[in-house]
This record gives sequence, structure tokens and C-alpha cells, in this order.
Amino acid sequence: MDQIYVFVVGTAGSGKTYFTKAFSEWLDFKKIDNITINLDPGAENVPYSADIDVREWFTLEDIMVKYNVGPNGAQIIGADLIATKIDEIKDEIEYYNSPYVIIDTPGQMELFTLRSSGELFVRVFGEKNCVMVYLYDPIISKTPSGFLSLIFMASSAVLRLNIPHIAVLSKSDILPNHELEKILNWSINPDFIYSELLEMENKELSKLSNTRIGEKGIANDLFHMLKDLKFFKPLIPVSSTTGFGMDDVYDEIQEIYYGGDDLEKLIY
Ligand SMILES: Nc1nc2c(ncn2[C@@H]2O[C@H](COP(=O)(O)OP(=O)(O)OP(=O)(O)O)[C@@H](O)[C@H]2O)c(=O)[nH]1
Ligand SMILES: [Mg+2]
Repeated sequence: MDQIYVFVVGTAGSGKTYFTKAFSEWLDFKKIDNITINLDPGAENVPYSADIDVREWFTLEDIMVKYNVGPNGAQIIGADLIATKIDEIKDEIEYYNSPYVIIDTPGQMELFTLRSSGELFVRVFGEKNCVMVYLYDPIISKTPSGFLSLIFMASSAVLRLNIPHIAVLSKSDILPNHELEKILNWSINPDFIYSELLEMENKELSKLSNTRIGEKGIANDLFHMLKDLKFFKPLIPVSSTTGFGMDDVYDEIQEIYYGGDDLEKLIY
């Protein structure tokens, strides 16, 4: 059976775990068989019952004791240890034989995307079966430089994993309507963000207390680079609290796999 592996990726606290829960529940509601995998050994309260859980093998606490390291060192060791469990994980997935496999990745995204485990998982599952749902944190997305930085980080994950990605604005329920519209407009029409940057320039940005000197120039350069490389993508707003937007994410995944588009075109 064809399986689709959905990697849920995003900065710490961006809503990966709750998205995993909400998307799995939405699929259940639609009677689409799915399983969830928790790859975060440091997860404390996992609000869904993970079908496969890396904490069955080790937790952050175990690693701290065994390797005599602090929490940061343990996170790094944990990320690398995940890779050693790939065969067991693959066996368990085969046992379930579900068409949808949703993978909740560790808190700090770079531990998974930049170190070898992310790449290894994608290789073992098969690139053509994998998709990344990249969560944009709504609070970081509110400012032009924050939003551009998240696109930049999403692009780094795409570069490393080399799989199609879906850009999702998480926790959209916490944004007032005008903020939500603003961020969605930036993602649909990048020139809006440029206008905002110019406006900030006119307000003599460096004098604003909450803005670092030099930010304007860097943000401008980053904007042009991301636009030229076509890294802007329309964001899909979701809420894991209300279930809003889960259908749109599902449709986009279906489009990627069964829409007949050229995969290469979809990745970037
Ligand atoms: N209002 C609202 N809160 C949310 C939503 N999704 C997540 N949250 C809250 O945001 C916080 C972080 O969510 P998580 O899903 O744990 O985020 P994460 O990316 O898994 O976090 P780490 O794994 O610790 O990096 C939690 O307190 C959630 O209750 C949402 O859609 N709406
Ligand atoms: Mg989490």
C-alpha cells in the first residue's frame, strides 16, 4: 500500500505536537486510517496517544543520566539516537500498514532537519512518499523580519530534506483578524511585505526602540533573495484548537501526491 509520511516541522513551540493531534483526529473523523509517531524524547505531555513513541526506547532524562550531560547535550544525543531506531520504527509502521503516517518531530527543529536523522528518515521512507508540513509560528510571523526569518528557516529544512513542503500558519485562532489577513497577504503577494519594509524605512527604523540597527538592510536583502528563489508560498491558516484548516492541509497533500504535478516544481 502507498503510504504518505507527513513530517511536522517548525521552531520550538510552533504547535507541532498539537497539530499532530488535530490532524490525526481530523483524519479519524474522515475515516482515513492514520498513525502518529512521536520522535521527541524530551516531550513531557503528549496530548495524543502516539502509536509509535521514541520514549519507549529512551527519554531525555535517560540520556542525561547515561551520558552525564545537561538537557542541551541530551537533546543533541537524543536526535542522533533516533536514527539508530529507524529499523524498529519502520517495522512498527509496516505492522500498522496505515496510509497516513504523521510524524511529530523534536522541539528544536534544527536537531531533526540539520542533523543526520531527518535525512536518514526521508531516505528510508523514500523521498517520493514524504511531505513536510512546516508550521509558521503566528507570533514570530507578525513582523516582516520575523516572517522572512521563518521562510528562511523553512527553506533550510527544504534544502536539507529535499521533499515537498506545505507552509502552514499555526494557531491562527490567536491572531486578530487584521493580523491574520496581513500575514496571509504577505505570503500570497510578497510585494506587500516589501511595501511594509519601505514604510518602516520611512519611519527611520533605526530610531525605533524595538528594532536593531541594520535590521532594515538585512531584511531588504533577505526579501529579495527569498523572492528571487521563489521561496514564498501561500500560507494555509490552521487552528489545532478548533480544527480549522485541517481539510486544506489534507487537500494540499492530496494535490501533491495525486495532482500529477512535477515533484521538482513542488519542492521549491
Ligand atoms: N490557541 C492555540 N494554541 C495552540 C495551538 N496549537 C498549539 N497551541 C499551544 O501552543 C503551545 C505549544 O504547542 P505544541 O504543539 O506543544 O508545540 P511544539 O512545536 O510541539 O512544541 P515543542 O515540541 O516543545 O517545540 C501549547 O501550549 C499549545 O497548547 C492552536 O492551534 N491554538
Ligand atoms: Mg512538541
